[in-house]
Order: sequence, then structure tokens, then C-alpha cells
Amino acid sequence: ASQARYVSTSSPIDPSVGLTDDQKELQSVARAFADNEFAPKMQEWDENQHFPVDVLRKGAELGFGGIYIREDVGGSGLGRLETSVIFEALSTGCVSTTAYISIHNMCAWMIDSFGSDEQRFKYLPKLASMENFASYCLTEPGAGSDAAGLATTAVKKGSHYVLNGSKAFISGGGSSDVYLIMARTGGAGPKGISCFVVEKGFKGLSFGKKENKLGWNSQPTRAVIMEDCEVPAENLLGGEGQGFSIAMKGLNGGRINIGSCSLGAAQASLELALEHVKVRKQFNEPLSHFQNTQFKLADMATSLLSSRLMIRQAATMLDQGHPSVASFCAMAKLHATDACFQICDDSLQLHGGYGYLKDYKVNVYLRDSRVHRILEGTNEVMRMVASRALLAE
Ligand code: FAD
Ligand code: 2MC
Repeated sequence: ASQARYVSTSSPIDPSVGLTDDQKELQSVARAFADNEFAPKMQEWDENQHFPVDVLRKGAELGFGGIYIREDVGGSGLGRLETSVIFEALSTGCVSTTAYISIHNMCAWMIDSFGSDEQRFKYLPKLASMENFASYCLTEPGAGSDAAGLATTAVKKGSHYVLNGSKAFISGGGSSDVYLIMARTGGAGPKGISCFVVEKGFKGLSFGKKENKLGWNSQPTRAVIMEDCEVPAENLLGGEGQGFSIAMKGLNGGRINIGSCSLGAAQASLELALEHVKVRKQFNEPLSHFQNTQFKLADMATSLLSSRLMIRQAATMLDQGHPSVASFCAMAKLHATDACFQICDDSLQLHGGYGYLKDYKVNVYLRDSRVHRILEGTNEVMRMVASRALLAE
């Protein structure tokens, strides 16, 4: 397996520990793809803000465009644990590109789970092949953490809904072909929200300028603007009023996916640190001979392992439909994205001044994984979700 080039199968940080042979095979395919297609380009894509459409489509040939949607529409029909293993492996090569793939997969899953067969067969085959790309549109300028306070309206007029409002920070915005837009068809609060499948060419849909970001540079982020945007009534996903629930169910899996991307960043950063401390000498000794280095590495490995265990348990709970799944996903995302960011930072510290240079890769993992503590629900919102469940009567 290709990951054996990085860590031996007897290493405690070998990510294949505990997996079945089939899962190890998927992991090995994803890691090889990351090594060959992502890793050599990661820094260039980051520097040039390049969205690697061709490489994404190559990945779709291996099934990465529809990992957990059904096979009748071109998906791979895999479970959430397998999905997590794949996203972790892909992220070792490029976190930002993998994170976009994860959002695309989340959108595909929402159509697969809540769409009619007509909607599924219309949209999913082209999403699975990544001939088309998808974006998830919940956040607004005035509604971030308080997502149920969104103000975009959708008013039914004959055979169409007319949407007005704007969405902020949309990953893939402007480049994607299909937008899942949460908009208000009813009264205030979560029950008044519906979800629409909106195509790029629909009248009244436009995009803001490409945002300049600290990381996640291999995917564009733009505002999505609806001005009397006409959406055929048959593009309502699920029923009126179900949009918030659909959006949140998508995000449960999304939070595991983003946590998995952090695992990949941390795994790669730890591997880079291990290489560096064995080679770099100060005071006539490799850095690895200092107890501070040894203890730091042990702490990094321990929190990588705790993060991986939590993410994989949440993935299993999601597959099993556990009633506390939202909390499992929230706690796993909270722990993994914080701990893995710290691992990237510790790796950077062990690299000394070299860690701060863009020639070295660790800065990219650090910048790309920083935003995982903010998006798909901030880690403060993850604490809200977890604590509400704990205190519920
Ligand atoms: P705010 O909600 O204003 O929060 C600001 C701070 O206040 C945070 O620290 C927050 O935790 C804290 N806070 C807020 N409320 C509370 C509270 N009740 N108690 C304690 N603390 C609180 N959104 C999409 O819909 N689709 C996308 O594709 C997408 N992609 C993104 C890509 C990038 C690069 C970024 C940066 C964001 C993206 N987002 C996307 C938006 C993202 O989900 C939001 O930024 C996030 O949910 C936080 O919302 P906000 O930025 O409005 O922050
Ligand atoms: N899974 C399933 N259902 C959920 C859920 C979840 N994770 N979270 C909330 N719900 C349900 C909840 O059970 C309730 O349903 P019901 O009334 O039937 O019981 C309904 O949704 C409303 O929930 P609350 O009463 O908790 O609503 P409130 O407004 O108080 O809080 C909160 C909701 C804060 C949890 C939600 O707004 C939230 O998750 N905010 C963060 C927003 C977010 O994650 N944005 C990410 C955008 S995407 C992104 O960043 C990308 C990069 C793609």
C-alpha cells in the first residue's frame, strides 16, 4: 500500500489500523491518488488560486464524485466510515481540493436522499462524474451561525418560485453548475425554510467577486446573488418547510468530512515533522534526540489518534442512524478540527524558521485546516449542539 512509504504498518499513526481489507484497499487507492495527483501540485494551486477541474474529474473516475450516493445514479454507495477514510487519505495531498470534493459529495447526498427519482436521475449522474459541480448555499451576510435566521425569500408564482436574497462565502460559487439554496417559503425560524436545486443558467442568478482567503485557495469562494431568480417548482427538494432539516442532515455528514480533511492535514504534517527532526541537527545532534521533540511528537500522535477515533465513531453512528448523531458529529468535528490544527502548528514549530517558508509544505496544511474550526458550523456552534443534547430533558 502506498501509505507504507510514509509510515510503516506497525506505526501507531498508520491510518489503516483497525480497518477491514476492503477499507484498506480504498484508502490505498485514495492515498496513491493524493500522492500522484494532488501532492505535487498542492503548493502551486495554493499560490495561483487554481481550481483543478481536470484533476477533480480524474478523481471522479475513481468514484470520488459520488462516494456515498446510490449506484443507480453513478454513485459508489459507500458508508460514512469509508468516506472518512477516503477524505483523510486525499487530504494528505491537498486539503483544500479534498474539502471542495467533500462539499460536492454532501450536495449530491442531499439530492440522493431527499430528491424525487426525476431529480436524482436529472442531476446525479453528472455530479458523480464531476462533469457538473455542486455548491451548498446556507450562509448569508446576516445569518452565519444563526442559520435559521436566513432572509432569502422564495415566493411561488405559477409554475415557478421567485428567489430574492444573497448567500455569502459559497464554496465553488461561480464555478459550480448546481446550487442547493436554502430560502424562506414560510414564516420565521427553521420550519419556514425550503431547499431548492438552482442551475447556474437560471435567470436572476449571479455571483460576487472571488474572495481572497488565508487558505482553501484551490477552490473559489463567492457570494451567490438571487434577483428575481426564477426556479421551476419541480426544483423544490423535499417538501416546503423541510429545507432546514435537509440542510442540517447534510451538515452532519459534512462535519465528519471536514474533520476527516483535518485528519489528513495532521497526518501529513506529523509525517513531515518526523522526517525533519531526524535530519535537522542542532547542538551536534538531530532534533529527534531532544526530549522536548520526543514528547511533542508523542502528544501530536496521541491527539491525532483521539481525533481519528472520534471521527470514525461518529461516521459509524451516522451510518447506524443513532438518535444522538448530531452530537456525535458535532463533538468529533470540534475535537478533530481543533486538535489537528494544533498538530499542524506543532509541526511548523518543529521545522523552526523553515516551517514559515512557503517552500515547505507545512504552512499550507496549517492555513488550509484553520478554517475547519469556523465553517460547517463554528466550533462554538458545535459546543452549542453538544451541550443542548446533554441538558435536554
Ligand atoms: P458569525 O456567526 O458572525 O460568528 C462570529 C463568531 O461569533 C464566531 O466565533 C462564532 O462562533 C461566534 N458566535 C456566534 N453565535 C454565537 C453564540 N450564540 N454563542 C457563542 N458564540 C457565538 N457557508 C455555506 O453555506 N456554504 C459554503 O460553501 C461555505 N463555504 C465557506 C468557505 C469559507 C472559506 C468560509 C470562511 C466560510 C464558508 N461558509 C460557507 C460560511 C461558514 O459556514 C460561516 O462562516 C460560519 O458558519 C460562521 O458564520 P459567520 O462567518 O457569519 O460568523
Ligand atoms: N441534525 C439534524 N437536525 C438538526 C440539526 C442537526 N445537526 N441541528 C438542528 N436540527 C434540527 C433540530 O432538531 C430542530 O428540529 P425540530 O424542531 O424538528 O426538533 C431544527 O433543526 C431547529 O433546530 P434548533 O431548534 O436547534 O435551531 P436553532 O436556530 O436554535 O439552532 C443551529 C440551530 C445553531 C444548531 C444551526 O443554526 C447551526 O447548525 N448553525 C451553524 C450553521 C452552519 O453550520 N453553517 C455551515 C454552512 S456550510 C459551510 O460552512 C460549508 C463550508 C459548506
